[in-house]
Amino acid sequence: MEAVHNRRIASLARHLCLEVDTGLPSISFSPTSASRSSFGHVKQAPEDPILGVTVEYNKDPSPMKVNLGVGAYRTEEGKPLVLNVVRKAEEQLLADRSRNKEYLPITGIAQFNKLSAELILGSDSPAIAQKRVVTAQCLSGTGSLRVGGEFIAHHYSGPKIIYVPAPTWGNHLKIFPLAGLETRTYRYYNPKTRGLDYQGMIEDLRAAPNGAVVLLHACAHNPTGVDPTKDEWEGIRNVVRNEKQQLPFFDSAYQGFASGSLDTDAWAVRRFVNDGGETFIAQSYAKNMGLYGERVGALSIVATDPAVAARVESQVKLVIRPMYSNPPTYGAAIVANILSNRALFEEWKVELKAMADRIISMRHQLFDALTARRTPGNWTHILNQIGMFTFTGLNKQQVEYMTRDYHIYMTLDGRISMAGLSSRTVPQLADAIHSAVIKFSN
Ligand code: PLA
Repeated sequence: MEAVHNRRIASLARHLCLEVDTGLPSISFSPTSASRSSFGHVKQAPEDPILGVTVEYNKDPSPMKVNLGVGAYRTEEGKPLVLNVVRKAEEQLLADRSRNKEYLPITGIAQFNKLSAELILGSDSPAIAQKRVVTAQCLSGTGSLRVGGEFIAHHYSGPKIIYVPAPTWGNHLKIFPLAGLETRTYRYYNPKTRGLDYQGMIEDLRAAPNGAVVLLHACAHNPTGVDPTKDEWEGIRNVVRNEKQQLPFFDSAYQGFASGSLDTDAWAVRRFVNDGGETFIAQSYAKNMGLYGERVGALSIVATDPAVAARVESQVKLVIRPMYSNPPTYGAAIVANILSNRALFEEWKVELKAMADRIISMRHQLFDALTARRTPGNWTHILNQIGMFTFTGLNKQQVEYMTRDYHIYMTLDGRISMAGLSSRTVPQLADAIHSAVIKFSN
C-alpha cells in the first residue's frame, strides 16, 4: 500500500519536476533526457521586435524607465487609458440582463459589421447601398489581415503575391506568408529625405505583375509616419487600378489617430472603394477605441456585385470556422454600442481627437526640446510625420545606448511611439537623443 503511495508521489513529483525523497530509486533529469524529447531540437526563438521591447522594459527595475516601443496610448501621467465612452458602453452592457454568453455567428455581430463598414467607407457609401460589401468581425487588425490573406490565397484568380511597403509593420512579413501568399516589397520610404519615395513606389508597382495584391496603410504609416499626399494617392490609385488591375488591401489600424478626424483618415480607402473596384480592408479598434486587449476588428471585402459578395461571404466563413470558430463577443458589443448611439459616438470622437492632439503636442515638445539643446541634425520630420510613431532615423547602436544609459525602450529601427511620451519624459528622451547623436554619429 505504502509502496503504491510512494510510487504515485514519485510519479507526480517527476511530473512536476520536483525532487521528493520517497525512498524509491530516484530518476534524475540530466540534460541528456532532453535529447530524448521529440522537441529537443526546438530552437529558442527571438523575442518579437516590437512586443519583445515590452518584455525587456518589464525586466528593468529603474524608476525612470520609459516604454516607447509598442504603439499603445498613454496619458500625461504615463498610464494606459480606458476611454470614458468605453466605460459608459460597458456599464450599459452590464445593466442589460437580457444579454447572454451564446456563441456568435462565424462572422460575428451583424450590427457591429454593418457599423464598421460604414465607419471606414462612409455611411453614404454606394458600395454598401449596393450590397457589395462583406464584413466579418475578426480578432483585431491582425486577425482581419490573416483571414483576408487566407481568403485571397484560397480564392483569388490573380497572382497570389502581395506587395508590402519597405519598411512596413513587421508582422505583415509574417502574416502573409503564413496565410499562403508570396510576400514582396515595394519602395516606400526614402531615408535621405525622410519622406515618401513616390517615384520608387510607382516604379515598383508598375514592375509588379498585373493583378498582384498591394498592401497599403490607410493612414499613419507604421513605422515611418509618412503618408502619400492626396495627389500621390491618386497617382498610386491610377497605377493599381487602371494600369495594373491590382488588388488593394488596406490596413486601417489608426483611423482617427492620424488627423483626429475619422473621415479624413478614411479618405484614401474611400477613394479606392468609390471607383467601383474590388478592395480588401482590415480595420482595428485597438488604438482608436483603446480596445487593445479586447481584440476587436473587422475584415471588409468590397466585391463588384452583390451575388459575388454573398458567395465570398460563404467562403470567408470557411476560412474562419476551422481557425477560431467564431469571434469573442465582449469587445465588439462595446464598439457596436458606441457606434449605434449618437451621444456615445459624438463623445468618442471628442476623446479620439484629444488622443490625437496629445500625440501632436508631443511632437512639438520633442522638437522644441531638441532645438533648445542644439542637437545636431535636422529634426523637422518629428513635426511632419503622421500618427502614433516618429521614425527618428536613429540607428541600432544609438537606440541600444539610449536603452542602456537612459532606460528608454524603443524598437531597434529607431521608431518611437509618441503616444507613450509625456511632458515629464520629453526632457529625458531629448537628453538621450542628444547624447546618442553626439556619441555615435550616423
Ligand atoms: N496593422 C498595423 C499597421 C499596426 O501597426 C498594428 C499594430 C496592427 C495592424 C495590428 O493591431 P491589432 O491586431 O492589435 O489590431 N501595431 C502595434 C502593435 C501598435 C503590434 O505590433 O502588435 C505596433 O506597435 O506596431
